[in-house]
Amino acid sequence: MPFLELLTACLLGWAAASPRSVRVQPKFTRSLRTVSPRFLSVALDASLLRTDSLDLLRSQKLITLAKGLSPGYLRFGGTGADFVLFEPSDQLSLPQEHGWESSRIEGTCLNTIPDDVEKYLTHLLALQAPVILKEQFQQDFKNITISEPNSFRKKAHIKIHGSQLGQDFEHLYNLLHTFKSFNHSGLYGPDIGQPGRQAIVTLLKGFLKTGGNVLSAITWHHYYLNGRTASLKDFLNPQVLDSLILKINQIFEIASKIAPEKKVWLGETSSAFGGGAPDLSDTYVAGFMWLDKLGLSAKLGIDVVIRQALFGAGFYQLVDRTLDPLPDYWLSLIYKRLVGTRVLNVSAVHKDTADNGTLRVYMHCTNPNSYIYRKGSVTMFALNLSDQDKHILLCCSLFNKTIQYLLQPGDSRKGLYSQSVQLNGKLLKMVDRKTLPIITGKVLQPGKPIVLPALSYAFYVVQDAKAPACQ
Ligand SMILES: *[C@@H]1O[C@H](CO)[C@@H](O)[C@H](O)[C@H]1NC(C)=O
Ligand SMILES: *[C@@H]1O[C@H](CO)[C@@H](O)[C@H](O)[C@H]1NC(C)=O
Ligand SMILES: *[C@@H]1O[C@H](CO)[C@@H](O)[C@H](O)[C@H]1NC(C)=O
Ligand SMILES: *[C@@H]1O[C@H](CO)[C@@H](O)[C@H](O)[C@H]1NC(C)=O
Ligand SMILES: *[C@@H]1O[C@H](CO)[C@@H](O)[C@H](O)[C@H]1NC(C)=O
Ligand SMILES: *[C@H]1O[C@H](CO)[C@@H](O)[C@H](O)[C@H]1NC(C)=O
Repeated sequence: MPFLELLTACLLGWAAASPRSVRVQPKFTRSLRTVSPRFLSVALDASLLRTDSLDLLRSQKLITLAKGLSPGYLRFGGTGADFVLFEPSDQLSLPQEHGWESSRIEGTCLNTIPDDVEKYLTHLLALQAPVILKEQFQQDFKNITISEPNSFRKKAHIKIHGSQLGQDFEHLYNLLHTFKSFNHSGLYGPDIGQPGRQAIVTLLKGFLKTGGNVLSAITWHHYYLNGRTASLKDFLNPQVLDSLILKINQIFEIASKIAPEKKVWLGETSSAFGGGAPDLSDTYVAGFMWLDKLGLSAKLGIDVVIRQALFGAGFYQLVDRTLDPLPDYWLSLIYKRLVGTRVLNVSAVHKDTADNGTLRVYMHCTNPNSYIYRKGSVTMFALNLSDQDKHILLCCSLFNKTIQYLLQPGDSRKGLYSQSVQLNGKLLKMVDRKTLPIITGKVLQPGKPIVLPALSYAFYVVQDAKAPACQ
C-alpha cells in the first residue's frame, strides 16, 4: 500500500475509532539510544547478612531463577552495608559472632544446598524477617560495618562531603590498579538518594568534581513511595509514575555539566522504600511501577536499572521468602527475553484526552537473542492504569503477526493483590527446581486493534514492523 493511502486509511480509522482508543505513533527510522545488555539487573540487600539464611543463595531453585535474568549485574548493598565491618584477615569472625553455625555447609560456592536445608533456612528467614524490617523502619542499625559512606549523615550522624568522597574514590581507584586482579574492576558511585534535597545535589556535584574521572558509572537510588504509607491508589497513579521523569532529568542536568561522558545507573531502585509496601510491592500491582520504570528509564537515558531486590527479607523482592517467584519476577523474565537494547521513540495519542497518561506505551527493538526475533521486529510494552479496556491502534493496525504476552493477576479473587500471574490466561510457575516454563506468546488476529484489558500490562512483539532502526 502506498504511504499516502496508508495514511488516509489511518486517519479514517482514527475518526471512526472507539472513544477508548489510543493511537500509538512509533518512530522507526532511528533509535533514541542503546542501553546496556545488562539494563535490567538485580540487587541483594546487605540485611541478608543479619539473617542466618545467607546459604539460601546456593539454593538450586534460586540459582535457576537468577539464571533466567542473565545477563545482569548483581549488586550487594543497601543501608545495612554501612554497618558491616570488612575484615579480610579474619574471614570467619563475622559469622561466628553472629551465630552462623550448623547451617553452614562445607564445600565450594558452586555446590547447591540440599532441599531440606533450603526448607530449614526459608523457615529461619520467615522468623527473622520481621526483626530486620523493624530495624529498617526504626533506623536502628547495629554495627557489623563496611566503610562505604551512604546514608551516614541520617543514620550514623557522620557527615562526609562530596568532594571528600570523590577523593576517596580516586584513592581507591589507584589502590585497585596496583593489583593485577583488580585492574579491570569498575567503580560505581556515589549511590546517593534521589535528587530534591539540596544536600544530595551538593554531594553529587562535589563528588563528580573530584571523583568523576575514575567512575565507571554514576549511581543514584529511586523509590516512588514510603513503604509504610503507600496505598493501592498511589501504585496506579500516573502522577506518581511521572515523578520519576523529573528526578532523572535533575540527575542528568548535573551529570551533563560535570561528567558528561559518564553513564548513569539507577544503582538501587524499587517501588517503596523501607523494605517495600506490604501486600503491594509483592503483588501484581507492583508491576505497573516496575514496567513503567524500565520504560521511562531507558527512554530518558539511564543505562542500567538495578532492582531492589532479587531475594531477601523485604516486600519488594522478585522471589518470595519461600523462593517462589512473584509477579515482578515473571515480568522481569519476559522483559529480558523480548526487549532489546535499542530504544525507540513512541508516543500515545488518546482519543479521549481526559484519559491522558492512563495508557503508557514504550518500545524497543526486539531482543535479537529472542527465539521470536526477526530482523526489524519491535517489542512494545504497555500498561493500562484505567479501569476500562483500551484499544491500541498501532499505526492503522497494518501490522500482521503481532504476538501478545498479556500479564494478568493469577488469582482472580485477589485481583491486583495477587501474588501469582497469568500469561495469556495461563498461570506461570516453575516446571521444577531446575526448569523455568516456556514463555510463549499468542498470535493476534491481523488487522484488529490490540485490546489491553483494564488494569493490566502486556508486551507485544510486532514481527512485521520492518523498523530500519532495528535492522
Ligand atoms: C559502630 O562502630 C563505630 C566504629 O567503631 C563506633 O564509633 C560506633 O559507636 C558504633 N556504633 C554502635 C551503635 O555501636
Ligand atoms: C592494567 O591494564 C592496563 C591496560 O588495560 C595496563 O596498561 C596496565 O599495565 C595494567 N596494570 C596492571 C597492574 O596490570
Ligand atoms: C520523541 O517523540 C516526541 C513526540 O513525537 C517528540 O516530541 C520528541 O521530540 C521525540 N524525542 C526525540 C529525542 O526524538
Ligand atoms: C491530553 O493531551 C492532549 C494532547 O497533548 C491535550 O490537548 C489535552 O489537553 C490533554 N488533556 C488533559 C486532560 O490533560
Ligand atoms: C497483512 O495480512 C493481510 C491479510 O492476510 C494482507 O493482505 C496484508 O498484505 C498483510 N500486510 C502486511 C503489511 O504484511
Ligand atoms: C485502562 O482501563 C481503565 C478501565 O478501563 C480506564 O478507566 C482507563 O482509562 C484505562 N486506562 C488506560 C490507560 O487505558
